[in-house]
Amino acid sequence: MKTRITELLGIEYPIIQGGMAWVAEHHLAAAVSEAGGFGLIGAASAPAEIVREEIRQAKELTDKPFGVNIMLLNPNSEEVAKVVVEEGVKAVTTGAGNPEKFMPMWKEAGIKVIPVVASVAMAKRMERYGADAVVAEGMEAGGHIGSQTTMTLIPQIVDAVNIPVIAAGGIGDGRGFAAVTMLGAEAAQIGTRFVVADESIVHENYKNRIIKAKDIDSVVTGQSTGHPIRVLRNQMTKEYLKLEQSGASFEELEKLTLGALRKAVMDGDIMNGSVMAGQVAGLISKRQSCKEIIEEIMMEAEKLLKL
Ligand code: TUI
Repeated sequence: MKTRITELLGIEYPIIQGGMAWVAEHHLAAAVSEAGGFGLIGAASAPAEIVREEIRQAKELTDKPFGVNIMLLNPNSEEVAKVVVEEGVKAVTTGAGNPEKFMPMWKEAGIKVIPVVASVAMAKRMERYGADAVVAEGMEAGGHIGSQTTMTLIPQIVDAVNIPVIAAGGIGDGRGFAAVTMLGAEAAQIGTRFVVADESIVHENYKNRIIKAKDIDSVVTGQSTGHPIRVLRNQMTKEYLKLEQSGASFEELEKLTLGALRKAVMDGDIMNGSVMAGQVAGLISKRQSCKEIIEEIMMEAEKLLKL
């Protein structure tokens, strides 16, 4: 399946792996790229030199192109923005903010720039600033989210811009892939399904929690603070949502989530940690390699799209 995205990134399949904090490290990114998709290293809140090391280790594992996701809430993002230029990665995606100030530097270095957006206005603005594509992310996604659903956001952004659109949020199998293709997307970004991949270094407890998740296990914390985060329900979210409802302060709420993602991903504390995952967690029921995941999604989707 050829689209403007497979051409832009030099990949076989139009599947991009989400640049998930703590999860998207070099093993996962390299495995997705080796399988013909586009792997991403999630810089999240890591110091720039750690990101450089991650990039170098991914290069040891694959000759195929991969990228880096830069989370713009990270106070180090300026240094990380320079490291991707020095290390010559193929593409950068950005999340949780506006990457305008870095875009001239990346474009000059020949890096493809693909901001993650959650609104039509932001997509248009990114096109005007020279973005090569956008990831349009609906609120079905895990982690930090906007307010629009994938079903309604994708066609509105497809109509509003001329650059190719990558759909994200709620895509976990070939049906989801085919659906966003129908909405006009030229690739899908998939996160949660890759969290449970064999090559993912995430703690076993975290993987099992996703596999066991039911539809209604997905909740959003932080609506009141202006930083909504989609996670799987546990002891932490129970306390958080109770506090949030009682009008607790930002500082009080933050105490519950500080370092909580690391606690869940690395230590496997899925009761008190932050188990970020998309709504699609309820659909994910098996463990496979990245290659099996990508090939299965593409086979299912191609069958549906030929109907
Ligand atoms: O970035 C994400 N998802 C994330 S980042 C993250 S790291 C984190 N860890 C702990 C606590 C908080 C965050 C976890 N999940 N997705 C991409 C995304 N970007 N979703 C929404 C947006 C977005 C929002 C506003 C993009 C641009 C934007 O623009 C606002 C502006 O500046 O105009």
